Amino acid sequence: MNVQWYPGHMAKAKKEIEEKIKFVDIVYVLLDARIPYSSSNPMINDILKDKKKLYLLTKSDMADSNVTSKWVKYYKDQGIEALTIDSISGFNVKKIEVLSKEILKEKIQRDLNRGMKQRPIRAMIVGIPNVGKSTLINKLVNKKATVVGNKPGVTKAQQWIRLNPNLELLDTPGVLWPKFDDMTVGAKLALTGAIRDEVLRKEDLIFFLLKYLDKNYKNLLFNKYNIETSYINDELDCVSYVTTFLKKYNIQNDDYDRIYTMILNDFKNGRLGKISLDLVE
Ligand SMILES: Nc1nc2c(ncn2[C@@H]2O[C@H](COP(=O)(O)OP(=O)(O)O)[C@@H](O)[C@H]2O)c(=O)[nH]1
Ligand SMILES: [Mg+2]
Repeated sequence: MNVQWYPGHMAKAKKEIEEKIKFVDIVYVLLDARIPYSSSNPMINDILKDKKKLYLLTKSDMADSNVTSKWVKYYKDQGIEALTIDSISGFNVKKIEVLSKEILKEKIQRDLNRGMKQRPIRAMIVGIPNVGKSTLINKLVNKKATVVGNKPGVTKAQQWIRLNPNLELLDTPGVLWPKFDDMTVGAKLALTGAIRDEVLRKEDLIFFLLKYLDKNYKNLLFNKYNIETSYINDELDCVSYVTTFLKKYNIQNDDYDRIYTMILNDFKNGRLGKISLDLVE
């Protein structure tokens, strides 16, 4: 999590992933279902080129399912297969293999026609920090999985995990860097845990969040704190919201910071409800 991405790091990460994807048939690109746009790496298409890929929208249990469905459709319209998953409960995790076969069916058929021996599909996971790479690998790797070890002639340092006779996974995921060129994307990355909070001022984070919730999830905000909002549009409206909060709940010493922290934690822990921060435009 403490990764600071400098141009040198980015070039190195890109090179490492480009090296590894040579050995796989398909790449699983992990995106946070709450922020599919903001959690996607700016150079991903450049890195994957025409490699077969499957987008996996992680943490779908925390996202607004209506919005997530629109994202899946949005990707499908562009010819990209996408699947929503929850790597903790295991929702849709088994479908990954089914979809992979579907995506690779031409190649599989071609190999069969050439009389080649069927070999397992080789896959690799990539995504920005904290998007859920390790959790998904752990979910995919059940007790029956065996570490295949180094494959002679394939590559020296790659470890493969045989998930089943038909699917092998590269054991180390590719870590991509998030893009972070404007405050809004930065706030979304911080609110979902992709970058450290301290990268932004707490006031800016809370203003972004309250304004966004007031606009898109007014009911959820009201249900949680029971505070009427007329319209949260600028910093002053936010301060007045928190002032009302302090009065209503009788909080001493005008402890604004405490309320900011509480609201941010409520959001991060899903206590405000299922919320998406990137909407399909
Ligand atoms: N609710 C929920 N949390 C998840 C899911 N996948 C991962 N997480 C959580 O997200 C955090 C980061 O996950 P991790 O797998 O370490 O991310 P990585 O940095 O990409 O390897 C952890 O706290 C996980 O428990 C998911 O599908 N749903
Ligand atoms: Mg990890």
